Amino acid sequence: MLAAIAGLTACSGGQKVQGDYGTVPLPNEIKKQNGAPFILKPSTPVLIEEGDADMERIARYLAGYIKDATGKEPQIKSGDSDKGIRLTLDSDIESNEGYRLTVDENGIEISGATPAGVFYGIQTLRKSLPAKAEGRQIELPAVSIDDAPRFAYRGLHFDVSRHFFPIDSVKRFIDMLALHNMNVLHWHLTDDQGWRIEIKKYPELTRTGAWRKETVIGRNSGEYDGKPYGGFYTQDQIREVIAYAADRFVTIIPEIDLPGHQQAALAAYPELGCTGGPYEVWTQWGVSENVICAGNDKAMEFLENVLAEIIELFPSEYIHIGGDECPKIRWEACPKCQARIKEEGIRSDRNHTAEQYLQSYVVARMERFVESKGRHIIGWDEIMEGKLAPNATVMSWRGTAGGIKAAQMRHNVIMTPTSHLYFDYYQSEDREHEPLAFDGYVPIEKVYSFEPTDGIPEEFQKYIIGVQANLWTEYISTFSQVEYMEMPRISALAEIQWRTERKKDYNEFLTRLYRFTELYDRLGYNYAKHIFHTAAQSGQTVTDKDPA
Ligand code: TNX
Repeated sequence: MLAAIAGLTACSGGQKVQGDYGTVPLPNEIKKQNGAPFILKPSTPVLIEEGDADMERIARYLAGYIKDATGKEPQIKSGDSDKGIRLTLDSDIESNEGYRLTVDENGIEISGATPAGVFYGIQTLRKSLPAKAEGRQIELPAVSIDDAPRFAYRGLHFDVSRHFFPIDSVKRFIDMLALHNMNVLHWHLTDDQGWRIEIKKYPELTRTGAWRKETVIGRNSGEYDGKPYGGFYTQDQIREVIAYAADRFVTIIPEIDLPGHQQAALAAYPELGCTGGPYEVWTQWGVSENVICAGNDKAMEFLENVLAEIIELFPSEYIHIGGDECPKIRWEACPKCQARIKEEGIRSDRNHTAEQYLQSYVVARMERFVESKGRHIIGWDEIMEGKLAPNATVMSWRGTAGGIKAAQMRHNVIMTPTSHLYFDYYQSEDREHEPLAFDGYVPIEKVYSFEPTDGIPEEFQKYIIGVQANLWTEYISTFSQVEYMEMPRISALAEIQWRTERKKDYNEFLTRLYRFTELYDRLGYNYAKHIFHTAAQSGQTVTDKDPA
């Protein structure tokens, strides 16, 4: 930090400002080199091989980032002779998202095994530049950085059902992912309070299911705001967002939450529920008892037809089918569900009720369908209640126990426990000065302390394919508040996802984070400022930012 500030101010009278490789996430291997630094000037070009369209596209990001920092957009050129920032592919680099970044007085080279690797190298360079270097030359110390992510799945989840966010906001969300080296947007598109994606075969899903007549005020206060609310994405918009994400090496994993959290769909097609309705798109928060009827073949077909359109739209290897919080009360009283239990020879045992096994039946049936299309399912850890579908990836949210167990059963796991990674929870204990949030407390220091493979015997650790934080939006109605809840906690998440060996020195991380927030400032993000507050209390003088 001190070095960074000194770098920014010492030369303020002159032309040069200093870069700093202490970014977020910190690259895994940074070797300082002897020798003179590289001086990045307005005339420094970005160099690519002639006719490499992929690289040219990525080079344009870098040119844009440099322009944002310095005010001057570098040229993109091909040719060997120039001094500049060279982008190349290098098949010797092992990790397909890994990169090497070398700097000496003659130039900068970023190479990756794939364009994705080069992209992450560019992100590191971008974050190493001073956030504000308008009209200045930038001095970049000689260095050799070798870097690759720890986890292949680096996700962030976004609930657009409880509150709806237009595609421009989703794109800004994706920019935020890229800035933190993340590569998965888990897009929670349907829930009791609103169906948000056009499905051609079932037009009522968005005609009816995307709109609620009003919304409860606060935490199910019993009072309502009286304002109709809703929105949805057309399939064309969905395609546009998928392409925008792919350009930034972000895969979108869509979630159709089933067989629970389906009241909005039931409002559109009441015949798919056990009682036949009528149902309304839910106007309050919580877990609705109105779920898809597991005994009705039409309802199973409905789910498959929806998934078929989803698979058609989204190229992702994984399709998230939810599976969480499905109350069984309707199934217990439903003749069709009871008949299905008989037909399938489902029996309760010491561990589970027949209705819990009926839920496994639905999940397994959907898994078969998704696998028949060459994709795999992800489900919340409730899919382990009963019988776990054979190839399912488990998303462990109710703590890590489900994930630990699933890994030992040799199932892939994504860790996203409420205890550390629920960003809809409060980030400060001073609730009076915080916007209303879900009743939980996850400060950034806690996020940073999370270790995804704790409690897992070594031979099973490889089944932990990734880590994710979740943003449920019951109490988040504006995108500015989305940013506030994500940032800067997302920075701590990025460290968990990317760093192979973390010393877990929280203060060292904070030092880098303080500097990183200068980029947040320049990009205009509404991030939470509690970290400055804490620093001020402990007597450190860090910046001139107002404590929140
Ligand atoms: C649990 S996490 C849910 C969501 C809520 C969230 C609030 C999960 C699979 N289900 O439906 O929005 O808690 O934190």
